Amino acid sequence: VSDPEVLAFDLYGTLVDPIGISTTLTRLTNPVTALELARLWRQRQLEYSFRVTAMERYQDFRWVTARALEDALAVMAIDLDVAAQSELVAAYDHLTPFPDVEEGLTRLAAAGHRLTVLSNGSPAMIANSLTNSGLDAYIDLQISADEISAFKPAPLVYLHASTRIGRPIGEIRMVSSNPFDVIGSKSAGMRTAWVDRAGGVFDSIGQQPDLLVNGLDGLCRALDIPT
Ligand code: 2OP
Repeated sequence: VSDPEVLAFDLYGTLVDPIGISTTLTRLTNPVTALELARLWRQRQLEYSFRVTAMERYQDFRWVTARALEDALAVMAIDLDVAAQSELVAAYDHLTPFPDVEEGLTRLAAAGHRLTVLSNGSPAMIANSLTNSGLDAYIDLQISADEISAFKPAPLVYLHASTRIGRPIGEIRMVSSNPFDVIGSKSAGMRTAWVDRAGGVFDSIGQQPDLLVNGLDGLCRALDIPT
């Protein structure tokens, strides 16, 4: 068993599944279009978070999520009134955890690792998501990028996490499925684990992840936690 670590988990895409919202979107359209809309919404959400950070025009992640939905609907020519759009944004607080997450967090906590969340989500979004999914029981600290009004992968966000956790940045491992988050945290000085849930391609800029795993079960194996 390896020494206990401080693990900072990304939320969306790593612990809970934002693309799973497509089942809610089947209210509006057929399953294939709903999946396309879910993916476009997520892609726009990330793009908008990068843009407002680069522009130094911070708005919180719920605002970014709402604007991204508006944009994705317009691109796909789906007409939806404001009230229905708000309901969809509210559904972001009820995303489902990936199947390996609960057991993985249980085993990581039992092995003595400290489990935190570092997310671009606003504090309320993070708290709601963790409470509604029951994952809050495993997480001892919730850190939001909102606390410094900039989104990952800005280095200040990772430095802020180090301050909140009270440990040098090099002693914290960012665990994320999002390549931008893995290269960003590494660039700021963290250790990293890329949770490659989709069998995807890693970014071609930045350093390779320190650990490459396919889920939290894989992370447990990489950290030598016995089954
Ligand atoms: C996060 O949870 C947006 O997935 C990203 O910070």
